[in-house]
Amino acid sequence: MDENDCTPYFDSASYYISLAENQEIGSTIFKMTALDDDIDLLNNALKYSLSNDYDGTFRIDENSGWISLSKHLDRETVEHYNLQINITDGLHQNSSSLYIAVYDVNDNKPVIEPARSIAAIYENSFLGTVILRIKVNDPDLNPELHYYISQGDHLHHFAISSSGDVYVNKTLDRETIEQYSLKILVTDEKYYTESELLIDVLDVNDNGPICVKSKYVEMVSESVPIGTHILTVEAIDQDDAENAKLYFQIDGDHKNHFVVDQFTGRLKTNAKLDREHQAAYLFNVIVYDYQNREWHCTSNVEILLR
Ligand SMILES: [Ca+2]
Ligand SMILES: [Ca+2]
Ligand SMILES: [Ca+2]
Ligand SMILES: [Ca+2]
Repeated sequence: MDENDCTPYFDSASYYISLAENQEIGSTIFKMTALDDDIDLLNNALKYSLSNDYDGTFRIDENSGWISLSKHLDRETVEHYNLQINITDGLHQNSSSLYIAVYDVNDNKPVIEPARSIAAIYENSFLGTVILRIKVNDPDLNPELHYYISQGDHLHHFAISSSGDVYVNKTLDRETIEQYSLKILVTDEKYYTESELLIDVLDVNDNGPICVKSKYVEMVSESVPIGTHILTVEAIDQDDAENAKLYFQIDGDHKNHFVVDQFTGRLKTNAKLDREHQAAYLFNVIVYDYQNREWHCTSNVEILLR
């Protein structure tokens, strides 16, 4: 009669498998096979067990040695396991280990952080100037991210690089478009996500004044007191705030008789007028860009006394 004098053994001290993190629950993943040299069936009725089942993630069928999965894997949480599998014939014990590597599946949606951002850029920025980098969080392994501007820029003033840098793609002009509301779309080839990017175009002084009228003609009574408002020279500068500031100046001989407010263009008498002495005055008012005096326009002013 056979005695139970042999210790069961696995054919290897350790095993290695890899599993996708989306492996189905309940599926069998590996079969352990132990041998026992005792001939008698009773003596080699082997029982398999796990030393550590990782909180019930794995289980083993004690008779067949099949290991199965009983909880979801997540590579982003645990990348590998090392199971110790025990075998016993009721008297003798042995063990082996199973190393399980969990490989990545694209199971996380990319997230743009923050979901809404605001940036500003001067209208004279060079093409290629980077405004900001879109930051994406996708915990999967080496996610294949693709970036797009999906809305808000049909003229393609901006573009986005393969690394998420939003940059100037065409010359900007604050006087045409002063704010863009872009939608940024990021895909990982399976999921996509969107965010909003507000870009304010900041002004630079790149417009000179344009005179509203080339000529003003005004009838004035010779008896008006000094300081009487006659007319206002008007000009338009398309820039913003300080960059739109104007500077008015009378050009020519009649500064003694008339004065223009240097900032408002209001033209007033500066002396007593006398029609018998001089019946008409003709002079220019030059309107300058306050910051860049090379830019200017001229209005002709004719004042007739009555
Ligand atoms: Ca992903
Ligand atoms: Ca993953
Ligand atoms: Ca200007
Ligand atoms: Ca401007």
